[in-house]
Amino acid sequence: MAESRAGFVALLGPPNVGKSSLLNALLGQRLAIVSPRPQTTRSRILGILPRGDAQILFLDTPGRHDGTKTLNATLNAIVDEAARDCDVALLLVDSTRGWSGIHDELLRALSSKSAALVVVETKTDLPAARTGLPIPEALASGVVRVSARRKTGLEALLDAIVAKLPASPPLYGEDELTDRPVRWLCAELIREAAMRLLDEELPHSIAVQLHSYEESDPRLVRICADLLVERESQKRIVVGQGGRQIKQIGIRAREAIEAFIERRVHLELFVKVDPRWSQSARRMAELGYH
Ligand SMILES: Nc1nc2c(ncn2[C@@H]2O[C@H](COP(=O)(O)OP(=O)(O)OP(=O)(O)O)[C@@H](O)[C@H]2O)c(=O)[nH]1
Ligand SMILES: [Mg+2]
Repeated sequence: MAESRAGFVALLGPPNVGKSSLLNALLGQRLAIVSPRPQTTRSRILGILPRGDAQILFLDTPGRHDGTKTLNATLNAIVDEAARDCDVALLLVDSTRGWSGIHDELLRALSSKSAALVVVETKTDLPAARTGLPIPEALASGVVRVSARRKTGLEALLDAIVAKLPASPPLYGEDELTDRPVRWLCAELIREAAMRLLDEELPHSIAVQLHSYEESDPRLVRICADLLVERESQKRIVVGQGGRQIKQIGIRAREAIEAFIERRVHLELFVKVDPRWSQSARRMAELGYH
């Protein structure tokens, strides 16, 4: 019998390289939210994939980036922790943008650890970068090219990962997909709908707090949540003229949650001003961004 393997595999890279999209493609499940805006992911998300005698424990992480706000520092701390804890590090490079200083930084953070490294080029369905730096020669030979959109390169990537996992019995139950509760995933789907419908800097000022998740009625789940923004002026934009914008966000979020939990949903959304949420580490922890 083959030896069983298990271990943590961190998805690391700059914002927007496609970490969450790759996680979802590998799992065949929409676990992490995805948006065209950088800094979509705000916490470490565990996704569990059984493969033969191996159990792969993926850790999606926020994009590593510069910045001094508390939100940025918190996100970078999450990245560093995942880099420290993983057995295998996947370093993602967007094939349309190439290598950057953030990759060098992540390599430095990983160099003192014992994690095995796999460099992954993402979005290979798109035309390759004409600008941007090439992947350093020392790493270029082992690069795995994937497209989360077309689902190509995924088997090769999984083979490369399993070969580097340590020998270990499974670390989680056979039916487990994640360590995140359904309520948290629903709050994320609401945030995804808001991020996709709102422009400019607003998505980064939004947080979602679920107040109730009521399933006593067998025909439908009742969810009540607050959309938090940091300023009155942002609240006006999120609500929109005659409440039009918040209504659109609510419709999209409800549809996404219904598809996810496979039940009918009644969703009530309120917009609230919470001026300090992105400046307070404690508040962010309460919101599940830790
Ligand atoms: N064409 C194409 N687009 C992709 C692919 N993977 C991701 N994208 C797009 O790239 C954008 C960012 O994807 P995400 O998965 O949210 O990226 P991320 O690295 O998790 O971003 P952060 O959480 O903000 O750090 C989205 O618009 C995705 O649809 C791919 O394989 N092909
Ligand atoms: Mg992400």
